Amino acid sequence: MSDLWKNVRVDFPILHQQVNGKPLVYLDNGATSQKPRAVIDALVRYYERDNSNVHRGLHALSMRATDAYEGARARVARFINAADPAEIIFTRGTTDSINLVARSWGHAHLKPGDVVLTTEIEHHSNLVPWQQAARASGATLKCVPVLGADAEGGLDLAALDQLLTPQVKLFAFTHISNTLGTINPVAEFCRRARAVGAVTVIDAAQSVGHAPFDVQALGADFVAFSGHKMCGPTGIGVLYGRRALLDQLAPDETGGGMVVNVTYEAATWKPAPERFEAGTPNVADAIALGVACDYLDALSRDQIAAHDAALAQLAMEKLSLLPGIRIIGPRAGAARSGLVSFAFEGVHAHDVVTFADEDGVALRGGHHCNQPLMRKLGLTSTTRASFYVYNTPEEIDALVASLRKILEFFGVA
Ligand code: 7TS
Repeated sequence: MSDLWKNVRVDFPILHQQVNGKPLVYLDNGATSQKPRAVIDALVRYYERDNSNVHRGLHALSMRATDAYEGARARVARFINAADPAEIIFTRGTTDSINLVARSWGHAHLKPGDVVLTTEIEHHSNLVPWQQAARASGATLKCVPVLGADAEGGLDLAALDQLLTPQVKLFAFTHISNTLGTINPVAEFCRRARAVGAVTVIDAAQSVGHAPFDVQALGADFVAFSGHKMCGPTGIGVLYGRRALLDQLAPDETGGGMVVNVTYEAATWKPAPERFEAGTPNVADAIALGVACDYLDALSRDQIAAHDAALAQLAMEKLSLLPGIRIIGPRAGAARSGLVSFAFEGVHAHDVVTFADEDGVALRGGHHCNQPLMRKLGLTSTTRASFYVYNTPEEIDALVASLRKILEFFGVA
């Protein structure tokens, strides 16, 4: 492990603590990432110096807050190579972003006979809103199947060919699976969807802070992600929408800040992004998200992707030596993001997580908001270790040592 990654740990105050008398080993980054000092400082600085409402005050603080808020929008646009900052809508997170598209776009465009396509490996956030949109409009929801008893084969591209008919009006898919670590060929998905005239929605919650991401190169229509999984604060997220699509879209929520002219009877809307940001926005968290973008780009997302994937491969190698383990998702050596999901014969994931916590190791156990996939794989839950910039090979040793103790306790080893 190079000094670069060791030094990164210094930037994250939360990591330097003991949990249950052991050094914290934080391996739950798929759920949320920790925050570097620069992001925490940006929040404090904003509330100590600049706090004000945006877009409506003519005084110094309001102008400072507005500049910083709009600066964050431009920064996020650069982070994903959006052509225009107006294509960046600040939301509460991935879930909120997908719901916005499902309601606004779904309401305007879906009708009986249409198909909404998603996949079998989506987080509930990229499944349930489409179920609702299909139900409300009379459209049909279909899912691209995943291949293999352990979902090791990725999505079935031959089935995708069959499913992607001209009836498909929208194709929503994840870039990286939060449960499997599968990396989907999203540029290819966008290309194929475009060929049948379908609009694309990419769930980038697990990818945008972990790997290079270029909305123009991908040709994506909508992209959703959360600040808190990429070193930013909770409560802030992004919906990227291609300008031409946003301009045709009606707002989902209405109120102050998004209107041009209001009478007692009616109102007219501002263009994007204001049209989709009714009410006082989450100014402080948006500004801190911009700082998180700076932080990640200074490390380089190419390097972050390589670092996370190397840790996942190392974890796979070491975990596969444990008795009774079933690793879910891509096989060792195949492309995989920085997370590993596994199950032990005879030990529930909640027990694994509870026992690991006694050793200071933070894991995730459960269905990972992926109940239909768990059911398909014949599992109730998996345990997941998910890595990020501050994790080290030594922490994988701590994980494996803790798991060995658990297996001994349950009489598996
Ligand atoms: N999509 C994916 C792929 C996710 O991993 C998550 C959260 C979401 C959407 C929802 O993001 P939110 O910020 O709106 O909640 N995933 C997880 C997880 O794996 N464990 O906890 C949250």
